[in-house]
Amino acid sequence: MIDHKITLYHANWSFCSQMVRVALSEKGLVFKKKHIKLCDQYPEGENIDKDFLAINPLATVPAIKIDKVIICGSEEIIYQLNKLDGENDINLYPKHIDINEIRLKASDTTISEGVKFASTLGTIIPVFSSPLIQHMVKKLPFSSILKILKKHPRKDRKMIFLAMYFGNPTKKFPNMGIKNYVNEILKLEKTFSDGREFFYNSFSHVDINLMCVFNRLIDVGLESTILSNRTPHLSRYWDNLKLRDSYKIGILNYYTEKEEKVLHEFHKNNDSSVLDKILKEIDLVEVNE
Ligand SMILES: N[C@@H](CCC(=O)N[C@@H](CS)C(=O)NCC(=O)O)C(=O)O
Repeated sequence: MIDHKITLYHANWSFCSQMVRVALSEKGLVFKKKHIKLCDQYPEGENIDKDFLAINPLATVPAIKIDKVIICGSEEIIYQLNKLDGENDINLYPKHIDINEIRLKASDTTISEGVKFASTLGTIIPVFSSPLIQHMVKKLPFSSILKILKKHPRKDRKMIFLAMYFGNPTKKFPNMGIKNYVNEILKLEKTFSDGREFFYNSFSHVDINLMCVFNRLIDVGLESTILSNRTPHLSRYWDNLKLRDSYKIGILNYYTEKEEKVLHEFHKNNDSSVLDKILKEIDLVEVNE
């Protein structure tokens, strides 16, 4: 077994960092980690500092250094990690499935670059989480907003964070994702109706991403959309995912007091209109089928 030196650049609550931490745990790989305080949650905004931009010029986590090679983006990182030998004998790309198909499905369930927001399950999640992100952005000191304005290398993200600070752009954002979301979860329900345990029967990269997708639904108060009697197979699948040790090790263990406090405050004022709309849309699709 070759001993690789792995350093993960991540953030506790970042959806794509969760994916990579789960993959590291599933593989049983030993790694060092550096927590990056993201500019939408922490006044420090370390992801837009010179030091981190030298690692990922796009200012996003996760990024990973394997020996001397830096890799950015959760899909590619997990693909490369799977090639390494860890303590656990697991292949996250089951042999009976075309690797390109798995990679495509993995891309569709994470925040892929260049993909229109709300067009895939992975890009629906940031749209649903946007009110939570706005809640955090509004708490930042003005000096942090100025730092974002000056230093964030991505115009799209800079503009959205500024709009969140000064206005309420996320009031309507989640609506953009409702139809596609319902479509996607009903497709998944069909897939799992044959009783399979995981997406390709054996645990894969796609299951890691779906674990993170479903976990984020809890954060934003939408978990019940996969727990209703309309999606019994999906609920069972989600139960299977929660039983993995990697769920606790890669996701739950990174909820600190800070995240819990934000969630508590967010849910005190959060309205449930998106949840109601999703549940109505599920009924509508069922009726029309
Ligand atoms: N395509 C990237 C997306 C990464 C991404 O958007 N990360 C978010 C956290 S989940 C981030 O770093 N946001 C900070 C920012 O945009 O300023 C991946 O798959 O890793």
